[in-house]
Amino acid sequence: MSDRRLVVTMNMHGVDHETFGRNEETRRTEVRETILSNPNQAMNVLEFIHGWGGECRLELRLTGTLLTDNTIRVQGNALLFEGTSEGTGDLDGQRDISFLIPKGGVVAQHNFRVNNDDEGDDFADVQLTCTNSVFE
Ligand SMILES: [Ca+2]
Ligand SMILES: [Ca+2]
Ligand SMILES: [Ca+2]
Repeated sequence: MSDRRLVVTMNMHGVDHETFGRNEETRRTEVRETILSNPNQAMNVLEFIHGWGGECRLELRLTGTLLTDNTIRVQGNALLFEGTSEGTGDLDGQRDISFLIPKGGVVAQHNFRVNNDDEGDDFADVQLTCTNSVFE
């Protein structure tokens, strides 16, 4: 086993749908690097909370677990809130996330959309681009 460097690049595009007037959109990019040393131990690798449009908020939390064959499993969830403010507790959509990143610096991409399943046409598209390379 060797220490592994996990680099997660997150790009998100959020749309706050408006019945009257233009939709309100946002785009954000975050890059996080985590060194994973202990197999089978989940580490926090990304926490991203972002509100936009006066009504919407995306919360994304990911952990990374180094497996004994040096691949990394990324797991977590994405929550889309929509209500009377960006701080609303009204959870309207969610997605569970789980994917593997092979060793060797290969780029692993995982894309998904979180829809407002309850009340509207709001959504957030998230693109995760990850690499898993030897840390030395
Ligand atoms: Ca709206
Ligand atoms: Ca709005
Ligand atoms: Ca709502």
